[in-house]
Amino acid sequence: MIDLRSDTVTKPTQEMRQAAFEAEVGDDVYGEDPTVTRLEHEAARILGKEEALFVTSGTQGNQIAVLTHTRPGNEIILEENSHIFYYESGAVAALAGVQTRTIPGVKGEMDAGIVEAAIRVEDQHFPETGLICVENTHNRAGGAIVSPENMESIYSVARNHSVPVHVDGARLFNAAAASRIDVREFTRHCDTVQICLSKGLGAPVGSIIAGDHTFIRKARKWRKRLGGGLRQVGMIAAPGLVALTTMRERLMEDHEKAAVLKEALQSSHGIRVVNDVDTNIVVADIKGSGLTTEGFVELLKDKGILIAGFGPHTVRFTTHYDVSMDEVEKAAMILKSL
Ligand code: TLP
Repeated sequence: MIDLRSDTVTKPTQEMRQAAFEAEVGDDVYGEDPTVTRLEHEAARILGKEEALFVTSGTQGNQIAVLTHTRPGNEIILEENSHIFYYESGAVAALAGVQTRTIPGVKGEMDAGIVEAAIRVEDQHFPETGLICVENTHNRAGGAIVSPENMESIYSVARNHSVPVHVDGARLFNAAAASRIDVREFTRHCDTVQICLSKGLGAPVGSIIAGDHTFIRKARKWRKRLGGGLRQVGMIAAPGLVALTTMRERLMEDHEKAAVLKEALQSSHGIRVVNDVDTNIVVADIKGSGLTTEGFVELLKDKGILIAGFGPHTVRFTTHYDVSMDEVEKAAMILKSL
C-alpha cells in the first residue's frame, strides 16, 4: 500500500530506534531525564524561545497553550478551519472553558485588520479576548504557508491590545523548508509555538511547546494536571531528538513528491487540485469524477493507494518520509489512468 493518508503514519527510522534503545533516562517529573532535557534545550534554541516543553501530542500541546494563556469565559480568535477549532474534539470548550471567535482565512492567512476588529473592547457584556491562534502550515488550507509578513501584522495588532499569540506549528518546519528561511523568522512573531515531532520529522511520538520561562512553568503544571507528566520519557524523547536534529533538511523532498502528485491529479479527468501545494499536502476536488468522497477513497484503496477524505467532495494526499519518490511516481501513473 502507498500510504498518503497523513505524514503522521511515518514509522521511526533505524537511527531513532537505536537512539530509543540507548537513551539515558531518569524520572522526568523530578526533572532527572537527561535526554528529554537535551531535547527541550535543543528545541528552544532552534525555535528561538527561552524554554521548551516536551508533550505527548500536537493536540496536547495546543490545549496546554490555550489553558495556560486563557481563563474560563475568555474568547479566543482563530481561523475558521484551524485544527484547534476543527479537529480537537471541542477541547478548548471542554477543557479551557473558552468560546471561539472564528475568522475566515485566505489560504490559511487571517487579515490583521479583521483580527483587530474581532478583539473585544472592555465592556461588561463582552468576554475578554484571551488568545489569538495562527496555524502554520495550515492543514485544511492544504499545507499553505502563512507568511512571516502576515504573522508579523497579526502579532503587531495583538501586542497593541496585549493579547498573546500562539502558533500551531505542527508543520512549521515544512513552511521554513519551503520558504528557505530559518524557522525563527516565523517564531519571532508569536509568544508561544507548538511543533510536532511525529509528522514530517518522522518521530514516533511527541510535540514541543516553546515560549518564555513563565509560560513554560505554567504549562508544565497544566501538562501534569492533564496526566502528561511522564517518567523515563527519554525513551521517546531520544527519537524526537533525532527527528528534530536530522530530519528537517529533507522536508523539501516531501514537497517535491507532492508536486508530482499535483501534476498527475491535474491531468486526471474530473479531478481538480484546489490548493497551491506550497508544501507536502495536495487537496483535490473530485466532484467531476461522479464519485462520493468515500467512493473515491475506496477506488484508490483497491488500486493500492491510501488517502484521506477531506470534505463532501474533497480528498487529501499527504507525502512523507515513508513514501519514496518511486512509490509517488507509481501513484501518479495510477492517478493519471483514472
Ligand atoms: N493533524 C492530523 C489530523 O488530526 C487531522 C493530520 O493527519 O493532519 N495541528 C495541526 C495543524 C495538525 O495537522 C495536527 C494533526 C495537530 C495539530 C494535532 O497533532 P496530534 O495528532 O499529534 O495530536
